[in-house]
Amino acid sequence: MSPLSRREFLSLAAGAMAAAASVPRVGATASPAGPAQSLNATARARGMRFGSAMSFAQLSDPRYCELMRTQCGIMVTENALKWPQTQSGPSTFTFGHGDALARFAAENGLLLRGHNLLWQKSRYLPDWVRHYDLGAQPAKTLEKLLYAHITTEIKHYPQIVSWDVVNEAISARTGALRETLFTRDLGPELIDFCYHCARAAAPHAQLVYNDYMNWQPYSRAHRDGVLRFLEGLRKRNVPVDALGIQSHIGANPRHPDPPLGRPQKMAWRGFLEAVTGLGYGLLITEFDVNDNGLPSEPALRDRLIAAYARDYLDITLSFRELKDVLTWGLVDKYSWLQHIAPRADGTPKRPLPFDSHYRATPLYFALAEALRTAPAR
Ligand code: 9MR
Repeated sequence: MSPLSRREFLSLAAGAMAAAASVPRVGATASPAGPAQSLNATARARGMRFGSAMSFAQLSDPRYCELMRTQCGIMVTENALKWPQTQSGPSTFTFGHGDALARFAAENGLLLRGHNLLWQKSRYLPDWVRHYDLGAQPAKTLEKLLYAHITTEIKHYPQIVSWDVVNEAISARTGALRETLFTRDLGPELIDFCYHCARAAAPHAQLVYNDYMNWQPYSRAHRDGVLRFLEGLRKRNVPVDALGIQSHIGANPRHPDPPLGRPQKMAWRGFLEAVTGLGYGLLITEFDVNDNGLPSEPALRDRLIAAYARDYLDITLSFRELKDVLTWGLVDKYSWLQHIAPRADGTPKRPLPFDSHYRATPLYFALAEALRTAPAR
């Protein structure tokens, strides 16, 4: 993994300096739970909600549970409801981990999001699906598999208010629909089929298309592809309510490109205008900041992360159609980012609002300020 180039870092830092004025500075003594008002309370005051992903393992961490309780109004299941975790064969469903998370959510007054019913990248399908004997009528067989999976899972969780029905269907490189064993036999209508199944099983839940297109220049083909995809769904009256903007922002080792110029911000705003112009709602589904390439020194690094996040959040939250902000976890040590492309200095990344000692970081305050100053919904 190569760190950000000097040019990229300077670009990042320039943006950070511009935004620094609005980022409250916090010392190493920031209180464990952040300011008196929780992120969710701050969001609620503007007509939004704040939440986070949670994994089954985190249920055994009382301090993590406490942060979920005190900071969040909504939880999304990080892995527990993915296809490989919930169905080990055509008629073998295992909802134990999901049920435990759902119980925690109910006991603590958290709404629940389901993630995800179909992750379009083939490697995230269960092995048994990938090797299934499709017989003489492959399209029919695949529809049956999808119908059973989507319907059974949705009906098992009638309390889920919002579902990522299809995840990452558009190729980030080309902007075209990713090809899988499903598209081979069902064609692009595969997507329509999934949403119709979901709507039939959950007439009142929010149905979301979730993807990781972002504001960086390298993501243009992805943004354009997602927009074309959403236009097509609208034309065909497919019941999709909102675009889930994953928001894994920050360094991307494969595409080191300076992100913070005005044209890039305009492009991001233009993308969100086009999506909302089609009548879609918006939500931030998996927010975190990859600090790969930023300086080692924690205080400086944290300030840069916070300022970068604030810039992104200010644009994105300026859309009143955006009602929910969820981070992909709350505490740095659990982040998926710790396991991919380590930092060159070997130090852990600091992508989430609480550090590994459960202390609120400047990113926490950037989130709080962005929520507090967003236009009311
Ligand atoms: O954070 C998740 C990690 O624990 C899993 O191993 C991985 C594969 O299931 O998925 C991660 O979450 C991804 C999410 O489901 C979809 N968007 C990208 C997330 C980070 O890879």
